[in-house]
Amino acid sequence: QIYVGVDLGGTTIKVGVCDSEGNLLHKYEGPTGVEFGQDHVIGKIAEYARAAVSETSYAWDQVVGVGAGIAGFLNIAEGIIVASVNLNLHNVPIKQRLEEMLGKPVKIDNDANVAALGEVWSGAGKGLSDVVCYTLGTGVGGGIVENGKLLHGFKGMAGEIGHLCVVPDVEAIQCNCGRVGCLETVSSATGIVRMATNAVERGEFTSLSLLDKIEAKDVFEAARGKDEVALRIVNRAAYYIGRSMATLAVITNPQRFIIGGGVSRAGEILFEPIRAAFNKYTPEPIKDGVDIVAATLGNDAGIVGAAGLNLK
Ligand code: BMX
Ligand code: ZN
Repeated sequence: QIYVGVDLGGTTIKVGVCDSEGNLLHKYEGPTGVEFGQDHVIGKIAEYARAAVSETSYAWDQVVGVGAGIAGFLNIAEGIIVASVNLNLHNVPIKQRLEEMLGKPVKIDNDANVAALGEVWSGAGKGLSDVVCYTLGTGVGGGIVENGKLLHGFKGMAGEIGHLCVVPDVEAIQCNCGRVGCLETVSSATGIVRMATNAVERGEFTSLSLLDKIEAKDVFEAARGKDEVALRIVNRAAYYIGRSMATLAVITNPQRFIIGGGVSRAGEILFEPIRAAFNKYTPEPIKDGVDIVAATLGNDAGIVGAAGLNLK
């Protein structure tokens, strides 16, 4: 028996075929083609899922189910993409469409939720039952695992950590979700690059230059080189992450925070100020025994976790 996991990204659809222990047996990927519309995207998911399995020694009959991780606000019970800005998909009954095309049970969940599931199944949270995962990428995604299960809430939109409102109004800027002050406006790669670009444009003295298109990793590198402006930006991004963790610790009392996504590769320069803010704002008994670690599945967390959606 095998499990198929799909990571539906803005540019690429990745497919993973897993066994029941969460071992990734095979990977397959192809372009999403967002510009060709929703029918095209759904058709490609089905096509790549079948192609992935056909490249293994298993038959399609042995597939237990197909899971898909999707960035955006989803109605999980009904299997509907309510709003996914970067995929340009709104009110799409994707579960039903895929089940018709694939003849298998299909489950969808938020991209960061499935990444959390992947890390708990076979990554940095293996064997733990209470974990909060952050994915720091284009946005800030979140997944909360309580008692071994993802927290979903009313429609399945629980754990959208990137939209915790943390920045005071006077400093807040607009978020993609339409509100202001969300965590992802400061702590995502996009937020970090925006802060750096603004600092350079304001003429602040820094080793960063607009000539080389600034990326988040450039800001971290400059910070490691003791660039004051870059350090201030990294510390600000980290401060809000750590402080949001304190809030989540009070609500969910997790054993571990796992940080994944491209930005997490920055390492200690980011993790140290995150831990400092977390320690400062979390009550002693709640933070006792809690650690903050990097994800270990990397880019595969999404496909592995999505495959796990159909585990019993
Ligand atoms: C945004 C939101 C989340 C997502 C997170 C991480 C959209 C399209 N996405 O907060 O649902 O989990 O970004 O996404 O509304 P990533 O693209 O950075 O991985
Ligand atoms: Zn927001």
